[in-house]
Amino acid sequence: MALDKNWFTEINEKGGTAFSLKTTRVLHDERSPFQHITVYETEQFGNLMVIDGFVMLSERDNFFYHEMLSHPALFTHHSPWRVLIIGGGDCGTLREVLKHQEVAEVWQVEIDERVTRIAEKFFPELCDTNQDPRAHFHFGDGIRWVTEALPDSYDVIIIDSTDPIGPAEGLFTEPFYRQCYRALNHEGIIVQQSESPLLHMDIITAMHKAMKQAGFQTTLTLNFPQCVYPSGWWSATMAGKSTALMTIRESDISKRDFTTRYYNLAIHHAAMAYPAFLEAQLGDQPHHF
Ligand code: AG3
Repeated sequence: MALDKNWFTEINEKGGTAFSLKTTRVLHDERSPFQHITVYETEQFGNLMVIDGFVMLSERDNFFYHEMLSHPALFTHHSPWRVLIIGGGDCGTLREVLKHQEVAEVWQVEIDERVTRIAEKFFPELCDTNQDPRAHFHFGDGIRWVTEALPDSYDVIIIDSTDPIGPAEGLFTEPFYRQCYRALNHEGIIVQQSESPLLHMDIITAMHKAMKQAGFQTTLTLNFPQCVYPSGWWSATMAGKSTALMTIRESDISKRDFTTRYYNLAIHHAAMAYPAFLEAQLGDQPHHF
């Protein structure tokens, strides 16, 4: 069936797939110095942000991704105090991080200020904690920021980027992970969005290898649903300098004083489970460290 002009479609040429949402109008369309940003109003999924033809987020389902990119890492680190977000311009990840009272300071380093300005207008619910005094913004190059950071500057680094093509390419490389390793304290953790386990196993495997080569002792991929991204199934990959990534702060998770819509203790455990094909590719999970 041919789709008419009222449908937005993301075509994944390499994977031979496409995903569509029925739209009601275009709310915003601009070419920033870095990328082409469009916001649609959809019929069933609320507002939708698209960058260079790739879905970034919809109002209806972004909670899966933003919660899974933040809470597992923050509940694995024993005391996440200083957090750095690379990318994350829509501020959805930042909002989740700020829910953790023990976090004293968050820096968000996004290359494209326009993404944040557009999110403030069309995704206000993600930006309503941006005035929190613990939140700090820098619009610039994340690789440069990490390279210039002092050693031991952060407890957790979250990389909330686009796909590894275009501006985000350098964020998927060993030299970048080396700089993250250096900028983290000795129990530091990084977590990065790592595409679809079904479509992008090559990216996930290369990421584990590069993180280990950069010095991280343990790596672990979390998997979770994300229907608006290619294949509808997505992942985030964590790496720890010295932290056993499968030992999590269970009672703090159960006693958390904030609401989530997807994340909870059972989901954290479930996300760590490797389906057989993932286990075959990545080897055993770091159970015993
Ligand atoms: N996250 C974008 C993840 C990559 C999506 N890829 C795709 N649609 N092909 C950044 C936005 C959420 N903060």
